[in-house]
Order: sequence, then structure tokens, then C-alpha cells
Amino acid sequence: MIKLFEYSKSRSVRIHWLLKELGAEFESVSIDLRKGEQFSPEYKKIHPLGKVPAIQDGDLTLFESAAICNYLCESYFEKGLIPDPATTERALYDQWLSFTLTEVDAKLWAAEGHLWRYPAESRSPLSLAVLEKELVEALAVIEKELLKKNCIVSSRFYGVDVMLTQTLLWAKARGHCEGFTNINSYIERNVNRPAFPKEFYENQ
Ligand SMILES: N[C@@H](CCC(=O)N[C@@H](CS)C(=O)NCC(=O)O)C(=O)O
Repeated sequence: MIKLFEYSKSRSVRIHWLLKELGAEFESVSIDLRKGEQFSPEYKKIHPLGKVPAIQDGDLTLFESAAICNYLCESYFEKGLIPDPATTERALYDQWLSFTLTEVDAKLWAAEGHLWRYPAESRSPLSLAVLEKELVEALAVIEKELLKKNCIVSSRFYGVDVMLTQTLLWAKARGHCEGFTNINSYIERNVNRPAFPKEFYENQ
């Protein structure tokens, strides 16, 4: 059975949600980031930087949420959560997956650096302002795209929509989604899917 190493409302929600969308059986292994369990020598054999998510499936140990997402979608190809390779739909899936990670996730993570993650002397209000401007520009691209269709690739919901929705929930929690009507409707539609793990977003 697939083992998912996860922690509460972190990027591991992407994989928890996806496994539920796929109807896959899995065992959840909690790695308490607040207690520093990610840095145990045992866990660092699974993820060398001590991060979640990671999975184990038989002999395979895999980290990086996008890689895990595509591995799982391809392993359960019949569920239709990833398009056929070398098709227009698949090319666009890959495009939006990269966009999610490099233009939205990476900017959010870097912005958090300047808000609280970096030591106080390394934080820069100017760098933060640039990152937030770039983030809003990226969100505006997504907003425009969602005017044309219900999901980010087409009318079909794919693994990339799980990745993007969780990332947009993070952006929204940081106050970046105000005024983006299509993004807010997209989030609302997707968090109302039966497989969405609401429990991670309650009482927060
Ligand atoms: N690019 C990685 C990022 C993973 C990541 O940074 N995870 C965070 C939680 S959202 C983490 O485990 N941080 C460990 C820590 O803060 O020590 C992915 O998408 O899987």
C-alpha cells in the first residue's frame, strides 16, 4: 500500500487530496513539522531536505509534490486525471503545472521568507514588494484563463487542478486573491469536490 508522509495544512494536502480523487488506498504517516520530526535521520532517508510530502510505493521512494502527482495520476491512468502523453491537452497540463510551481508557489514561498522565514536581518520590504507584484501578475494570468473554462487545462478536472487549487488556497490565505472573481469561484468549486480533505482547513 502507498505510504504518504504528510503534515496537516502543508503542501502534502495536494497528495492526500489526489489519492482520494484517485480512490487509492493509502497509509498516512504523520511527520510533525512543528516538533521537527522532518529532521530525524530516519525521515531524511526519505526526503533528504526533511520536507513533506513524500511517498513510498513498493520499492519507490518519491518526493516533490508535482512528481508525486504525475506518478500517481499515471499509475491510475484509467481515472482520467492526466491527459494522454504528447497531446495538446497534456502539453497544456505540463505548462500549468510548471506555472503553478514556478510563478505562484515559488513566489509565495520566497515572500514568506521576507515576512517570517528568514532571519530578521535578511528580510527586505523591497524584495517582498517585488515578489508580491510578480505574484499578482501571475494570478492575473490565471484569472484570465479561468474566464474561458472551468478548470485550468480545459473543462476537465485533472491532477494539475489539485496542485493549483491548493496553491491558490495558500495565496488566498495570504490575501492575494481579492478581486479575482474567477479564481475565487474556481477554488470554491474545487473545495466542494467530495474528495477535498476539508478536515485540514477546519478550525484554522
Ligand atoms: N517543492 C516541494 C516543497 C516541499 C516543502 O517545502 N514542504 C514544506 C511544507 S509545505 C516542508 O516540509 N517544510 C519543512 C520545514 O519547514 O522544515 C514540494 O512541492 O513537494
